[in-house]
Amino acid sequence: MKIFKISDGAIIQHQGLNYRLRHDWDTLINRENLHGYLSALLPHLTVIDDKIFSNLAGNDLLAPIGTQEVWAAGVTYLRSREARMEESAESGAADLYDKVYEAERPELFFKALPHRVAGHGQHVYIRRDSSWSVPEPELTLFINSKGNIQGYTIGNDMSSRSIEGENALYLPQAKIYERSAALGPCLYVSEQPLPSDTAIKMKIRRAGSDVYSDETTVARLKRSLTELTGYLYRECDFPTGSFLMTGTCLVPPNDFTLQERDEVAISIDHIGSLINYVSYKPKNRS
Ligand code: DO4
Ligand code: MG
Repeated sequence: MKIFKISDGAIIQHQGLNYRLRHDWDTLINRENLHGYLSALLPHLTVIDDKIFSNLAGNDLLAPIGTQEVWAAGVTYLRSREARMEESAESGAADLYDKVYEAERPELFFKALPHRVAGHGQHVYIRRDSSWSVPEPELTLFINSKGNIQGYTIGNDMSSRSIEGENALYLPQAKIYERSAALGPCLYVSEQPLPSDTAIKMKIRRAGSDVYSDETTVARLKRSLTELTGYLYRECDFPTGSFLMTGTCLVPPNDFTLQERDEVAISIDHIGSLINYVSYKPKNRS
């Protein structure tokens, strides 16, 4: 089933029906058995028709996040290791990426607080001081406060390859800025873990034409989802749970950089599609 966050609650979509509920988001999702809880709740909820759902989902959809921190894993796919090694060749840091891909401990980094996260249909930003910017399509986990995966969403880990490539210690600046993360369109909650043949696709459109399109599957992820989760929760508490982006599996060719007004569409089987529009942060916004 899918849970969509809207301004005054949530909509649960299950077996072709849409159910409306007014519930605080954090309390709703931070559960030990979210799938079981929602299944038991459904018979008590009001069903809304498709028209109302489309209207709410079209005008009122929010990123499926409450007060949680967003973290990210890096270099978890061969394609990411390769791209990072190329972009950092001149700085001499290529070895770091090779080593972390093979190492026991994964790369995990803090990505965003909720106010920096864009939802489906919203703008993501590229930095004015970056000459090389890319979206990173990432399967993203919702992990409850006890450290157990309860749901999945689609993440976009917007990144500056020129800033990270110049010096690996600039990673926080390459990765953390306004609207550098997007999550959505919903939280997918299932009884079983996502199958390994789950496809991840990304398409970038510019002025009505596709300028990039590629896909792969979650099977290429080097580490298990529980391994990544285990490291994140080793020495950190997350009272309302957390979101963890699991690393990019697709990187556009090296001569590609995002431009203002590009449309980035990321689709993951079972979850849906997350679409965002690229722009610069308005100059007068604090
Ligand atoms: O090592 C830098 C970041 C890697 C990353 O974000 C990814 O592999 O997705
Ligand atoms: Mg990433």
